[in-house]
Parts: sequence; structure tokens; C-alpha cells
Amino acid sequence: MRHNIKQLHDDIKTGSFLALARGITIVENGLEGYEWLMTHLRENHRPRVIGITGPPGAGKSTMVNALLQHWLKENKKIAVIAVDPSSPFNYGALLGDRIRMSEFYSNPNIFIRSLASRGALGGLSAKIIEVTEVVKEAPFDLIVIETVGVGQSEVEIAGLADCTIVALVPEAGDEVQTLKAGIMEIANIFVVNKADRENAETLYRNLRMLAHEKAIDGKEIPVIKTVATDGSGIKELADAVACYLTENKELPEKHLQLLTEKCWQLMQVQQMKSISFEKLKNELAAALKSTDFNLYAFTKDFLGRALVQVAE
Ligand SMILES: Nc1nc2c(ncn2[C@@H]2O[C@H](COP(=O)(O)OP(=O)(O)OP(=O)(O)O)[C@@H](O)[C@H]2O)c(=O)[nH]1
Ligand SMILES: [Mg+2]
Repeated sequence: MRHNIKQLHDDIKTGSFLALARGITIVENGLEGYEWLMTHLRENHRPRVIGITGPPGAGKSTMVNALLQHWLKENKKIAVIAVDPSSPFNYGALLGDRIRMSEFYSNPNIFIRSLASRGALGGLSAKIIEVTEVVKEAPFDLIVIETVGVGQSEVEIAGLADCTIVALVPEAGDEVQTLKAGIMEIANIFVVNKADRENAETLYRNLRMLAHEKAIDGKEIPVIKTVATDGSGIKELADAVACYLTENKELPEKHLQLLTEKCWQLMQVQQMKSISFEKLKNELAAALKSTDFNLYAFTKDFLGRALVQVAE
């Protein structure tokens, strides 16, 4: 088994899409080889990650589609991870995604994978960090992650991405003033998509004003108008992304936050492995017989002994 997973890892590194797809499945489902793979990833191999988030139906997939066409002309090799919205209302759009992106399925420079956002209530798929780490092993120039901007996911994607694009549509024009502070914080580039619609100009102006107010050291977040369906503004968007990535080579502070949280979770999982439910139950049953039983003192004592075992 160890040999097989090592071979799979080597094949991922040399660019086999088949191996990558298999690797993702292993990681997503915690199959045999999962731990070996996760502990053998190269930390410093980092294709840049671009996050695209925004409300349902803002045109994110259409935009990714248009960006792919642009990047393909530059001979780039790209992976797209689409995190499926779990809401049944998005099911139709989901099928739409498949159809729109299907023209790329046979392209040797484009790898597309959908992930279910199961489990993580309103947030990104619990496995998205691991899956991204595996995709980073493959020789891509860029990795694009599309998520629906609801709840926690926008914040998480900012931790995962080197550059976060927040896509908004004219329908949101009047709401910009009330936009959640969170979305302002995570956007590295704003896109006003569906610029062919009425009120696009209002949203654009409002965002520019907001970007001006929130400028850091005189640097404003770029706001770009696009019509993803006909490709207008896509070149400008791709240029803005390239420019941002060139100017920001360091890991974003939010990435450290995300990794710390992840590390914390991994430690919890690791720690809990040393705790047998049966043993806990038996010891608890015995301790309960004592007249001075105290659950909190018992827990502290039990955990202390379990941790000593982990350390050993
Ligand atoms: N008029 C117009 N329609 C657009 C534009 N971009 C996308 N659309 C349409 O908007 C609809 C939703 O587009 P998607 O790309 O599926 O949007 P999405 O943000 O990926 O949607 P979810 O993934 O479900 O959140 C589709 O019918 C698109 O054809 C645009 O610039 N102008
Ligand atoms: Mg989509």
C-alpha cells in the first residue's frame, strides 16, 4: 500500500490528472493512504491560489469560464475547485456549471473538480484545505477556487487564497453601504459583473467610493466591471489578478490564521485518538462509585494521563 500511495504521489507531482483525481478522492473520504499522503506533501511547493466568491448566481462560474479561456491563451495550466453550494436552490445552477465548464473537461491543461460543501454549516467543505494542499502538489500555474459567499465561507476562502476576488452584481447596488464588513476585509479585487444590466454604474461608483475610503497607504482595492457572458473586462480582471500576485508574494496574514485553526483541529483529532471511549466509560463507572466523585476533576485527571501517553 505504502508503495502504491508513494507512486500516486509521484504521479501527482508529474502532472497526472488521473492520479490527482484519485488523490483527492482519498483525501476527501479519508481512505487508506490519506495520512501518508498528507504527511508527505511538499510545504514549499506553492502554485498561487485565486479565490472567487460572491452571492449565488453572481456569475462566478461564467467568470471562471472566461478567465480559463484567457489563461489558456497564455499557455497556463490551471486547476479549478468548485465548492458546490449545499442549498437545493442551487442545484439547477450546479448542473449549469457542469455544462458550461464541460468544454474544458477534455483539455489537458485544465483540471476541474467539484467538492460538496457537506458538513461545514455555511462554511467551506471540511476537506477543502486538504484537497487544496493535494492540488498544490501538481504542476499547475494557478489554482482557482469558486465558493458561494454565504456565511463563513468568504472568510475561509480568504485564508486559503493568495488573491480573493469578490464578485457582486447590480442587484446589490443599494446594499453596498450595508455590505458586511467581512466582505470588505477579504476582497483583494472587486468585480461588478453583469455590467450590461441597469444600475451597474451605481454599484461600480459605490464600490469605488468604498475602496477609496478603505485605501491602505493610498492603495485602493481595484474595482473591475465585467460581462462574464461575453468576456468584456475579463482581460482587465486577469491583469489585476496578475498584478496583485506579483505585488503580494508573502503568505497573507489570514493564511496563518487559517493554518493555525487547522493545526489546532488536527491536534484535537490526534489527541482524541489516544482516548478510548470504552476505557473512559469503564473508568467513569468505577469513579462514580466514589462518594467524592467530581466530573470535572475526573476529566482533568483522565485527560492528563492520556496526554502523558501521547507524549510518550
Ligand atoms: N446578463 C448577464 N448575465 C450573466 C453574466 N454573467 C453571468 N450571467 C448569467 O447569470 C447566471 C448565473 O451565472 P453563474 O455563472 O452560474 O453564477 P454563479 O455565481 O456561478 O452561481 P452559483 O455557483 O450558483 O452561486 C447564468 O444564467 C449566466 O448566464 C453577465 O455578465 N451578464
Ligand atoms: Mg457557480
